[in-house]
Amino acid sequence: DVTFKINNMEITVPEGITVLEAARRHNIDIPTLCNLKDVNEIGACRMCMVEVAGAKALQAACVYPVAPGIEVFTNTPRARKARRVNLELILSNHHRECTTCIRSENCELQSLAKDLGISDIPFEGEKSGHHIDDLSPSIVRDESKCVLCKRCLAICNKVQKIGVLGAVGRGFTSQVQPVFNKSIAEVGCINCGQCIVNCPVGALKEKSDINRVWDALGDPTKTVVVQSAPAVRAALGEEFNLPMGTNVTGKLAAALRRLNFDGVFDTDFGADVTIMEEGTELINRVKNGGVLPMITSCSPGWIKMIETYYPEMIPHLSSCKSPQNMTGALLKSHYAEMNGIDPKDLVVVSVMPCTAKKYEVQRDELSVDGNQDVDISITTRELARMIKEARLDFPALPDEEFDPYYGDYSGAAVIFGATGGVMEAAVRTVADVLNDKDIQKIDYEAVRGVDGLKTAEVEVTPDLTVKVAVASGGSNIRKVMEGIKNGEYKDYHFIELMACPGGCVNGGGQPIISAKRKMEVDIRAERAKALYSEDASKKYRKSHQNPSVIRIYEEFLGEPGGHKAHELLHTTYSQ
Ligand code: HC0
Repeated sequence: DVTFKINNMEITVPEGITVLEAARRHNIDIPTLCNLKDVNEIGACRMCMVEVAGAKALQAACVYPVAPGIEVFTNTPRARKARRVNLELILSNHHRECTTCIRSENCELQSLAKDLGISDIPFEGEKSGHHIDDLSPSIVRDESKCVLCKRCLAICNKVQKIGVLGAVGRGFTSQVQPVFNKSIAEVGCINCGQCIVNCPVGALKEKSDINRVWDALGDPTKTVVVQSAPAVRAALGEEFNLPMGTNVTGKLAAALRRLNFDGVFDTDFGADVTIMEEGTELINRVKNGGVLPMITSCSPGWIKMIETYYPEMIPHLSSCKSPQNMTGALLKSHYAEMNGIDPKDLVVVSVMPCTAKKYEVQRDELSVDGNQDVDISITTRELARMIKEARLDFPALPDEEFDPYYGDYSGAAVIFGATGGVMEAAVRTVADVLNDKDIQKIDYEAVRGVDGLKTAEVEVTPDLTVKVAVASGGSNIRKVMEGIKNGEYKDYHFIELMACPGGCVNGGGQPIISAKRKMEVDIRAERAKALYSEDASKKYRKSHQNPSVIRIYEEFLGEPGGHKAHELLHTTYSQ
């Protein structure tokens, strides 16, 4: 431990941390814009300037390590003045359209300007960034709002290990840009949106599809149905000031109904169907010498990653479409038929915690007879905006159910939204099927939790111990890919990979939490709790026990893995 003085108060903190972190641990806040704990600690924004006794120049607290006996002052006239000037300089080069900015009231720059009492900007003049890149189906970059904090770059390079952003130019011409100043759509971006949820301002946002949804809802010739992903219910409440980790399933269904969707369904239904298909595929591969380990195929960021960076590994992918697309394909076929709707007049909207789902829905592979499985995908944040625009008092809404059949789901489906959830759901079903009984011990703790890479061995029958791995976040995915190549996973059966760290609960379409708050709470764990508690509360906790899943196989699909299922629910990706 290290003991030193901060604002004349003696504190003891662990060795190796920065002054910024030490201060926060003792409830002394030092402002910062660029700091992202463990990811971006580069002293770029100069907002965290403090005085250190004996040092002539002010020091950046986010990169200044604690040392025994030092004396730090965080609130001196000199430190305050430096912060103000630095903030005024940042603001002078910032496109300050605060009233119409998507990040209004959730902008770290705006709240700093308010906290530091900035009332006018003395340095008005030419601004450096003008370009808006909106060619990607998922992500829009607006250089005029970039504050050069490099948080996006650090997340993309270090955490996701995709590395499509770089810093170019110097001084006034400095920019953060995709390589070769191309559009983000033209480089190897996987559309995960982790840059967006880590941007302090409005320089990065999702491509909005809200107006397309409003237009569809207003079109009397269309039947418009909606499906909502597992992880949305774990975070949507945050947009309405409900405590993090509040499960809002009932209010979510109520809100969607009041937005006038003709059917209010749940992607979780498709998640249960996915388990039927993926479980069958796994059992077949194990029994018949298919390619192992089999890898999940539901995270579209991961799919883009394997196609772009590991095309030779594609045979490992499950042929299953994602639950989003399974749900869509079944709505466009079975549901349309059941309700006498021409599939061309049926609009399927999905609400996802994900920006890559916007890319997924437009893929050619994910359609049946030229009709896309899902027409429009919006993020959790976009749904929150629609709810606000419709003036619904979300916290006051009653708890309602999703519509029957396509809104029925098991506990296994709910946990899809957290890393390890798909694996646990699959093991629950595979174990029951292979043992031909209703196994009671179904909480597979070994695959739970926010660790980026987990492995486990599960004895599913006396003759078969399944070896599984679960990874989330690009850097962990890369470790697994390299491991498969060098034989580390050769006796593994099944691997779950999700592009976002922690899985969908921490997806790029989820509510944006400030870097400061993320230092205090692990948002992945808090949101995951909301899913595991819903799972525990469900009557059916295994996908194959969902009565509506049993019914759709009986009345429409036939056998899991059968002809019709293959036609609608499976796909192939080209190398
Ligand atoms: Fe996910 Fe999904 S669990 S990818 O994270 O499998 O986005 O929530 O909807 O499709 O179900 C996201 C979340 C989904 C899909 C499901 C899977």
